[in-house]
Amino acid sequence: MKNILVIGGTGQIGSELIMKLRALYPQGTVVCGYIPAAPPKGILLESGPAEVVDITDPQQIAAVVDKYKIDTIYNLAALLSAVAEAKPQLAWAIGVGGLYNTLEVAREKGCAVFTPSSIGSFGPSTPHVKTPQDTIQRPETIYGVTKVSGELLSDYYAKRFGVDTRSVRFPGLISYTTLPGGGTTDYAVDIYYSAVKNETFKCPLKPGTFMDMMYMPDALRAAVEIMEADPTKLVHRNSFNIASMSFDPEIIAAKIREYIPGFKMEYELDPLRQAIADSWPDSLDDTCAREEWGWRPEFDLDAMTRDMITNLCEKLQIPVLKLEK
Ligand code: AKB
Repeated sequence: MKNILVIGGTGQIGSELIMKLRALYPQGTVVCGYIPAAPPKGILLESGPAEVVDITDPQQIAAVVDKYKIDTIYNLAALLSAVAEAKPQLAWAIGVGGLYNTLEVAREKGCAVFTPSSIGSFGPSTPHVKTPQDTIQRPETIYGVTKVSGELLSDYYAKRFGVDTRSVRFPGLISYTTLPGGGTTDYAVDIYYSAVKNETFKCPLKPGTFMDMMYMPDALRAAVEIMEADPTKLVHRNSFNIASMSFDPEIIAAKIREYIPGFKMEYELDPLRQAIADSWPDSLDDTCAREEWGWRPEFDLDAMTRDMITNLCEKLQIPVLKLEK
């Protein structure tokens, strides 16, 4: 990877991935592709080039690929699961139409492509505990339908046209830099904001709702490592299960209380998010990622909680809490 285009560059993953890629590949160019409604700001804007790239417009993708001699595209444009249910046509246009545009540009111009899939690519008939790498994928959300379609289309382009497509199935991602917005797993980010602000958290999911989650530094490392992996070792491509922790609202709340004993949580259920979460796995089996490209998570719930609280206090200018138990 030398010259990289990140489409969806100002979103939750993109805004942090771009900074990581710019640090990792100082000799190359990492272009932040954004839509006018979400322009880059601050360090993201100042540290490298940014171009308008609407994934539904193949000419815009091709023009930026030509201009910067792009060899790798990170396609991070998507509507998250809950918001996608409100706008299924747009979710398909971005998730599948946009991926098709990206793959066609990649085929013509010889780029590698990373497109994340998700735990949302599974559905109610999937085994829910330690979900295997290769198993039933019959999601009942439009988000999941776009993710399974994306996995298949990406594998097709690899086999049929030799496009170097690779991917991981992200769990819920937790970070303090950019808010996710519109996902089913967002509560696991919002809960930390409420905790450090000393507000009562209104949890949209009921106790016992287990889902896989991951701290952003691990997710970013996975996105880089899969693209750097030795292709001869890859049996799978689109997409690898990756995992680091699985918890329900009670477990994360209890962990936060170890550091913020007065933290309060109440339940105010969101039926849409609850139904989506109930259809997703409780935990994934990531053996294939571990064996084929050496995937290893570094953050568990405790390490993530300490880091989230410390960094959110700093970001929100709240006196940094003492984190000794
Ligand atoms: C969502 O909740 O929609 C996403 C995901 C798990 O893909 N965070």
